[in-house]
Amino acid sequence: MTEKSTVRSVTYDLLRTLRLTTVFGNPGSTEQPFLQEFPDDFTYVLALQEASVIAMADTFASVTRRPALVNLHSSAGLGNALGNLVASYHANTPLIVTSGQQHRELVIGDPYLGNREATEMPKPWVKWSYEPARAQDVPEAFMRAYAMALQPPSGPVYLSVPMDDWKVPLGGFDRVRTLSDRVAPDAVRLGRFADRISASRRPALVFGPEVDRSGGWDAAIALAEKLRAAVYGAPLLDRASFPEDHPLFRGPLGMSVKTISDRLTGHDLVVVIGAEVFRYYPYVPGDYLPAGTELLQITADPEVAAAARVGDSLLGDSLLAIDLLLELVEPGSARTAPEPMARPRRLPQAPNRPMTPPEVYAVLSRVRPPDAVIVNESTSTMAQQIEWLPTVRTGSFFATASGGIGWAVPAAVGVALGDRDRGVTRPVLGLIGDGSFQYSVQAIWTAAQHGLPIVYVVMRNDEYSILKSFAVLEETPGVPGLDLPGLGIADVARGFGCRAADVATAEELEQELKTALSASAPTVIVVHTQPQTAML
Ligand SMILES: Cc1ncc(C[n+]2csc(CCOP(=O)(O)OP(=O)(O)O)c2C)c(N)n1
Ligand SMILES: [Mg+2]
Repeated sequence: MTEKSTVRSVTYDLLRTLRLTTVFGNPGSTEQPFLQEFPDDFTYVLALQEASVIAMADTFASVTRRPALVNLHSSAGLGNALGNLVASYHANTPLIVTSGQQHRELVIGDPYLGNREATEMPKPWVKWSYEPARAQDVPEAFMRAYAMALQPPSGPVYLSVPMDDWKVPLGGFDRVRTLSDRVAPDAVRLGRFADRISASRRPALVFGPEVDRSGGWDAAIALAEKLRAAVYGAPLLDRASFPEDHPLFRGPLGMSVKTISDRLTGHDLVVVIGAEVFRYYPYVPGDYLPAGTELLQITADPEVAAAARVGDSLLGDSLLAIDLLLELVEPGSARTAPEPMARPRRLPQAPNRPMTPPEVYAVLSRVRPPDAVIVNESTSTMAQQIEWLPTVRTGSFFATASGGIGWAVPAAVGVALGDRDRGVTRPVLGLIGDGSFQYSVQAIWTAAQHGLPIVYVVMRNDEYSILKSFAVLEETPGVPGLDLPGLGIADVARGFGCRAADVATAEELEQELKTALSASAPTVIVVHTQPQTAML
């Protein structure tokens, strides 16, 4: 017996064609007409709060390199999701976020669960926002949403679908289209950039998140080596795009106008590929560039190009641009190779109790399998992570692109689900601060339900440590709300169905990490650590 053809069945056929068969969601009554008779070849990934839904879908899309589909509950669900949607927007993650709207018959009277001004609500953190004018437009709205999400600059889009639309009879949708996800740079302008790069005495390369996202990891290495150029990591990056143990890698650029400018002193040319110029925070005044330094930027995002504070920009996909530059630039064999990044890796003579973050990272660096993915939200120890745990492979470092915490715990789940979807097995390590762990903590339930052996290492310093460093920088003593006593993190983790352990020494940590890495369920290892003064 064939099902009656409706907006719902036609839309599911389209979603199948577009390979959008995993739905990340948290349902409500306005979504049930969409979810009814959920097809066997689709997977519903339930997260228990919408901030978790978004971050899981985000990294799932990144890892599978396909748009991902999200279904949330009307305005309340969308509201909970918004914080992490900001991260997806800045990370250029192609997400199709949908939610149910009240019945068309009732909408005019501002009904219960109605989503007032539904298409305005997620702005400006979506590229496109739409509610179909007619039920029969729903499939085409999904087609357009897919196109908008995928095309550069890729990013999240939003669709609000009235709940009565799904049952409306509809014959079919036969206008499935394909679209491009890359735009090549203008060849003439790229040629001029190449000439300026070839003429540089001491070029610096800054590779940003777009490079890894475009599949440009190997091309970036080839370009750096051909030019014999110093490579810096873009500020506050959400993905690493260059091996952080490479001899040409000089470390992160810094984050403020002043630190970045100081760091670039001595380079006559800075070439920023796939990043903002720059993702600044905090504000420490200085020159945007040192005297005598010029800057070139290549990005796929016109907004990012327009917002750059200095330099000349060129629009284009990072991988395509780097591949073309590789053919055009002169080899830099006459240049003196830059000094590699200093890695003092100093440990105390006698072990500390509580442990210091470097002692924690020393253990992690011994135990980490080379193919492990790091999802980092240990806000005060980012510098220690690069020193001790450099990212050495493509697609293996993720962090929030917006600065909003409560992203990494669910993002680790999305990485593991994405790897499973594409048939890859890699250990996933979530390095999380005790404060950051709380925002989307229920994501670990999804990890447990799906049997994802994620290893969370939670550094419990009983405070929002980085905010104490900010209080010094901002000269704002006496700020309330920075201490976090009395959190029973391991108990909470067990309550969500995870393995959990509290550890106090390097030996215990090493032992627990090894056990967790061979487990078939998620583990939360809580390490009591000393606060770390952050370099801002
Ligand atoms: C959603 C959200 N709320 C608040 C903040 C402000 N914030 C930035 S870092 C931070 C503290 C993080 O503390 P923790 O995870 O314990 O890391 P630590 O600094 O102690 O290493 C807070 C509250 C934020 N970035 N995002
Ligand atoms: Mg903390």
